[in-house]
Amino acid sequence: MRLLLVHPSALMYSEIFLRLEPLGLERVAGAALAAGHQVRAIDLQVSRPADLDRELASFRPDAVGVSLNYLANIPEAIGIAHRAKAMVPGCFVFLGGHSVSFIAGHVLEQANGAVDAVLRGEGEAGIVPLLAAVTDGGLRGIPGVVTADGPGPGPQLLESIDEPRPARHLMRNRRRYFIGELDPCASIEFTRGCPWDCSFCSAWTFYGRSYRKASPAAAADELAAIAEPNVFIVDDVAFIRPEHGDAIAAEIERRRVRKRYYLETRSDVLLRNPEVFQRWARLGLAYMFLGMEAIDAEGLDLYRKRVSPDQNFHALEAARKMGLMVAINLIVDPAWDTEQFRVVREFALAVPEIVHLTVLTPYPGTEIWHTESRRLTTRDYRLFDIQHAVVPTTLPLEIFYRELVRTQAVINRKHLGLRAATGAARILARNLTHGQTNFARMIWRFNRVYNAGRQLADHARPVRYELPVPAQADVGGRQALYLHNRRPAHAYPAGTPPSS
Ligand code: B12
Ligand code: SF4
Repeated sequence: MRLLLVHPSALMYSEIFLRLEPLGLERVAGAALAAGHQVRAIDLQVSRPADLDRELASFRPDAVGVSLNYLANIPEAIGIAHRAKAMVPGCFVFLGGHSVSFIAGHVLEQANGAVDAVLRGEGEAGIVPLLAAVTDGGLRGIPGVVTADGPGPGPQLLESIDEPRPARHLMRNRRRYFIGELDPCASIEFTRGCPWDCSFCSAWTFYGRSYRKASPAAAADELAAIAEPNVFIVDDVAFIRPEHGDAIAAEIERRRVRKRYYLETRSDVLLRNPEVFQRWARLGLAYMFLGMEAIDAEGLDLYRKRVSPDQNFHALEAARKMGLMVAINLIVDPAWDTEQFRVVREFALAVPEIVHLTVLTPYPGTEIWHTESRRLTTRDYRLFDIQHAVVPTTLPLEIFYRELVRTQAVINRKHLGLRAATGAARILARNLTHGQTNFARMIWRFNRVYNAGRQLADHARPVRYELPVPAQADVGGRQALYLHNRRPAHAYPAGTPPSS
């Protein structure tokens, strides 16, 4: 069967800092290729809609699958589905990915016949039976599949994440993937899932709070096969198990792989296992993203982060000593007043780290989707990108955005000043010599993208597709929120974060 896989375009407020390869889509492609299908892929983060039209016209796919990790991309994906049906009448159109998995039935209804099915959960296991059922029938019996007739059996977790390998070769314009100065940059996955249960996050509900590790040899083989000099490790929390991080490090040392890495982790994990991070710093780990979320204990409790402000500050010190450049995320509560923005600005200027701000957003799949008592002020998918306020703000919305952008601008100026002092010019020159312009463009685009007037105007756009109304529910033991329901042997009971 001819299968075309599509990733929608980048979200407006993330495109300036990063644009990364769609690893999930590539893994789904890998599974379909291994089963003998003809597969092509197009990523609209780095290709134009006209390229998609050309692909539809020339390849004439039997099936088109669209990746929907991000809620804000749902209207675009429905548009792609309509386009595919119009250009290739009779082709089977399906959606898959993180966000759409939580609201599959609702999106199918909204697509009004342009989408034939949603494959919920991990795509690698379901794609081959799904494609077989497209020709042979029996769609409703496939685990994870939802059609207009309703859901079939629940999705199944992969036993091992070692296979299939992502079909990286299918992605054109790979040189356009970057994160900050790591330009160009590929992605890799060492572990999947997260054993914590933060109230604002859907990573743990998606995987039913399970946690799986790639075998060190498979991870190192995959890494060695990556052509790019920089690699983003997509794991939700890197090196929860230090022996696993060490085993991969040993394998890549043996293979003499030398690259620069960017990873995400938690403060408590970094403090508990400093040696493994030090070892990776020697191997090329350059950047680390720490989801601090709040600078006070009250905020950390509210988000059920299960770390203290002290641990956060110690983790920053530890990372500095390792020579790592750290980016911190803080969640902006729409209830903030000007004083709270001022305190955050002060904090951001006082620390050498890069500070990112995201706006607290109840998503389907998160606990706060069910428990947040403030009513949504909008259900426009496009505003659910954690850069817009979707619950009432204490400040008038215009002032809220002014404060948000002002804070981001202060942080950005500090960051640019810091980078200039620590060698941005050298990095720029090196990248430009190799024809890599992503980082240079990012530096100049800030003011165009972060603009309070533009953010406010986004709320006034006509809305065609809306999120469902959240069902207020008592989430009790929280298992009711799991998308994948199998409970693997190494999942942790609620309330007990893993220790090493
Ligand atoms: C790595 C990551 C990123 C990376 C890379 C993103 C990329 N290009 O793919 C970066 C840092 C760029 C990023 C950015 C953002 N991210 Co992000 N990210 C993740 C993270 C941690 C892992 C994703 C990943 O690569 N997993 C590994 C791969 C193998 O899995 P996967 O992509 O989920 O794919 C599997 C399934 O989803 C499915 N699948 C995927 N595509 C398809 C397609 C088809 C056809 C089928 C059948 C199946 C299928 O099968 C795949 C294999 O099992 C997730 C959390 C999580 N654990 O899922 C958050 C997450 C997806 N991100 C999130 C957010 C909010 C963002 C940002 C909006 C944050 C911001 N404001 O800056 C931006 C937006 C980026 C954009 N598109 O413009 C939210 C999504 C919330 C939502 N409901 O919309 C998540 C869930 C984290 C969270 N806190 O809850 N992100
Ligand atoms: S630790 Fe990170 S990935 Fe895990 S639940 Fe919390 S925010 Fe989500």
